[in-house]
Amino acid sequence: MPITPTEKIWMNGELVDWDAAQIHVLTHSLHYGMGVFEGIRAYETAEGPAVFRLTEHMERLHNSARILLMDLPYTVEELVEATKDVVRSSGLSSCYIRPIAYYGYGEMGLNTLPCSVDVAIACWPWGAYLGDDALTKGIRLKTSSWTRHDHNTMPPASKTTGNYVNSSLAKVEALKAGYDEAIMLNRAGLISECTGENVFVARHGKLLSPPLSSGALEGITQNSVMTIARDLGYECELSEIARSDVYVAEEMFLCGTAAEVSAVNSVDDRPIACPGPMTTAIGEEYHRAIRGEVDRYKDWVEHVG
Ligand code: PPE
Repeated sequence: MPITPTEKIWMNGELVDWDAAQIHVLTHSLHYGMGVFEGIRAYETAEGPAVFRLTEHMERLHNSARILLMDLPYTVEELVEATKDVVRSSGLSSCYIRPIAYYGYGEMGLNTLPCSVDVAIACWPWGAYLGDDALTKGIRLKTSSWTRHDHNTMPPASKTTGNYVNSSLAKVEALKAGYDEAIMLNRAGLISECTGENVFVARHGKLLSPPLSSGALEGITQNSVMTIARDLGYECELSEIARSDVYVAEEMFLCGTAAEVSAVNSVDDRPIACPGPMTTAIGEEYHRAIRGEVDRYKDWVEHVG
């Protein structure tokens, strides 16, 4: 999806012009995939632009770095303020935000311990990730031939840039085969997640979503959806899901910051009723929550000021 430039990018403590936010070709992380990043969205609310669960995204960035033994030179609070500065400088009322921390220029070789850590935060306008109709018409999934990497290879709990080689291989394979998105199985053959979204499946009236132990990222949207689902009176839990659970699902949806709540209408050509009633109710409540329209979720909405 194309990027539309905005005014400024925050780099190592200052706002620089969009075009000046450049790095050297020998930047360490470009060679070895050892960067950590986040995907965050800001939405227009009645009190101006607000970033959805910003602090939790920055906490996850810190945890991703911790798993790699990477020392981030900025605290969660500093990164929260930097993000607000970038969004404010863009003048946008809603946008996608991409923080990234990476090993910089100056060292080469696999020992990351002597490397400097650089941090940047950019934002730009970004539309619906899986298409404008994703909540109503749903998308078509295909089980990937690529296995999800696991805890002792590329820890899925860390949102590491290099982990996305696995996701991109699966995404392109699915697109080339005429599907919208890939569903990824772990080494045990259980569902982990999609290439950039967590998965929810309804079985026997209950919503299930694979946990971190199945190879899924601990999604912030997954967490928001579970809270919303329970508040709406649905039973919902993290649970292992087998491939065949999906084929006989009563309803199914994906969720993530970029994808928001996107219904699924088939997996491997087995149709799923779409959009299911729980999917619609949760998707609509999520859309109200991100815009600060639901009192009990007001804490999720962090105003840019
Ligand atoms: N799993 C993966 C692999 C993943 O990349 C994401 C986010 C999620 C689950 C959902 O996490 P959360 O956003 O906290 O609910 N994917 C981000 C990047 C997408 C991209 O194309 O880049 C996102 O949604 O921003």
